[in-house]
Amino acid sequence: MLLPPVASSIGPAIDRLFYLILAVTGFFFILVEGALVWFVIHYRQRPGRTAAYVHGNTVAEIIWTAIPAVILIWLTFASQRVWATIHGHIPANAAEVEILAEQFAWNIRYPGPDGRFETADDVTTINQLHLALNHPTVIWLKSKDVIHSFFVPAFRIKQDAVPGRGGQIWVKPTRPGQYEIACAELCGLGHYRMRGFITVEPWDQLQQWLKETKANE
Ligand SMILES: [Cu+2]
Repeated sequence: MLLPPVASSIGPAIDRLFYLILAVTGFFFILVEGALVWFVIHYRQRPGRTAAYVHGNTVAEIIWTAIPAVILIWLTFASQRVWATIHGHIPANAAEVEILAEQFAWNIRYPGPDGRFETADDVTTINQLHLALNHPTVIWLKSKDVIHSFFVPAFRIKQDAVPGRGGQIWVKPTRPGQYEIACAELCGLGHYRMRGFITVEPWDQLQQWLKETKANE
């Protein structure tokens, strides 16, 4: 409806949270602003009317403190379930890719046929990330220099890449197509052009692309 089409397995749960929070905050926004307008009109200055001093109302204060508290606790538990799915455990059969962020590019490295990084058969690209459709992939996220943020709107993923600290996320793309990576952390003058491209394609096509990329290295 309002968000870009979802292309990952975790996307629908995150969208549900977005819309739930939008509905709750939207409802209270209209309620509060409506009350404000009504008060402004109803209690406007009129000839002969004097101001009244109101000290407060304990019952009203308890109600408008308790209701937001209950809603916040409810949202915390609802979010926690989704958070646990995303960060809790990596699917066992996941493929692996390493992404090293730097000013101002995404260095992408596949482990190659031996399944190990930093060996001669690694496949490396810049700003071009290919992922297998309906297959989980773990992304090992690192930064060479400053804090960057790996943001893929279509996957509903945003993860900081902090120098000196490895980050780990996993994604299972559910829609073939082309998507964008944007750096979501102001990382320097070239931040705006720190843009990457994702291609989601069937497993066989991905293997073919890896072979071709390796041959052209
Ligand atoms: Cu950046």
